[in-house]
Amino acid sequence: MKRAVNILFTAFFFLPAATACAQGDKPADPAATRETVNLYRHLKTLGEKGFLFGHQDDLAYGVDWKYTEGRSDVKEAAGDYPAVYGWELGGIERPGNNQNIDGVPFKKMKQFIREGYERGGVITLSWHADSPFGNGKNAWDTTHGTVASINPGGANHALYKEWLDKVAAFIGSLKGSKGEAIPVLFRPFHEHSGNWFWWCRNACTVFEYQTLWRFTYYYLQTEKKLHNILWVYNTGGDFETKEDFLERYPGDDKVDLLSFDTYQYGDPEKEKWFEQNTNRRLKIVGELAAEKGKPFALAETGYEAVPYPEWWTKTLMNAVGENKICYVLVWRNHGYNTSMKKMHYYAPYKGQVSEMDFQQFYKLDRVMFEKEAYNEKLYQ
Ligand code: BMA
Repeated sequence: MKRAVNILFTAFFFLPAATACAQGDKPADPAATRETVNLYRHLKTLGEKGFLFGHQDDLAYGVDWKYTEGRSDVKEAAGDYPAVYGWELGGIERPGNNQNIDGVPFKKMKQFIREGYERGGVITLSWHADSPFGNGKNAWDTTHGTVASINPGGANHALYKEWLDKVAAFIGSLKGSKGEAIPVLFRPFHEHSGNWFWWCRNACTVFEYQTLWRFTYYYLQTEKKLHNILWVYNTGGDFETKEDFLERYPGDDKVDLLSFDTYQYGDPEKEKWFEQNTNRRLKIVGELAAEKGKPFALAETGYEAVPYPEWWTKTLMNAVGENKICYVLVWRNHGYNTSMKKMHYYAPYKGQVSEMDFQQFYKLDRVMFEKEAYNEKLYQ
């Protein structure tokens, strides 16, 4: 009996709604809060004007500092805070844990989220969740069957619901000064077309992935009654067609933004593959976004330690080209990484070799940092 119920349940959440179609100015969640609906509406049209610049963990630490009130490598290099703040939930699922996998305490993260939001910025959350199989297995464990084990009917389903309770408690606790829920762009199970996480293409079937997404949506939206989430679908930078990009798409009724992640390697002065491939893929996603009436973004990118002094105005701007993305986010400024034995950062800091170019990038009409985001009144 239990099995039959689970099968029915799975089928229900797997099937994309028959009515899935362009939903006008409304996000997927029909009960989304006013601020969430407003943000979505702005993100949809923002691309006509330009795109927001984002940085992961911006307010928490920089290349050579940690937790210093008001500091931001981006601000110190460009004179303004980023317009999008990325934060990482990985580790929230660990019992009794109070900091994420990169050492950021969740309590501080909440304060940073509120600060960024109050200044008119946009908040996005990623989640490098551990493997539910435990034994120290983390997000990068690609044991086949992991996703099946947390889906309805799976041995770890109850555990997964406990994890989602923690995620829900965190997202539900994010409040602005008037007590309103702070909208977040939630980007779970990202880069799923790759082969490095337990939710990736090599470790689960299309059905399992879509069921996981749809259950997660159902649980946070319906059971936990969270209505401040915009759902970000995200692949790696490895698709060549619309069909490829949509292979694991869980349905228009469960997704708000389309996005992918891609990073620069090699020497951008000699090889143009990064900007050409990124530009071509953004065009594919842009066409889909227009068909579906949804905004799209370059959710993660960067050139580690930015050794090319003109990466911002040349490489990144060429990569974006004419594509009407609503934001681009570069990854975190960790500084020297002892296990990797190299510098691990993606935004310039004061004195960094690409600082001057970053200032030119800041001045470009199409590029928006926080002051411009504030003027856009994204939540009104
Ligand atoms: C990766 C690296 C890791 C980090 C992870 C989650 O790209 O930056 O060091 O733990 O993202 O933030």
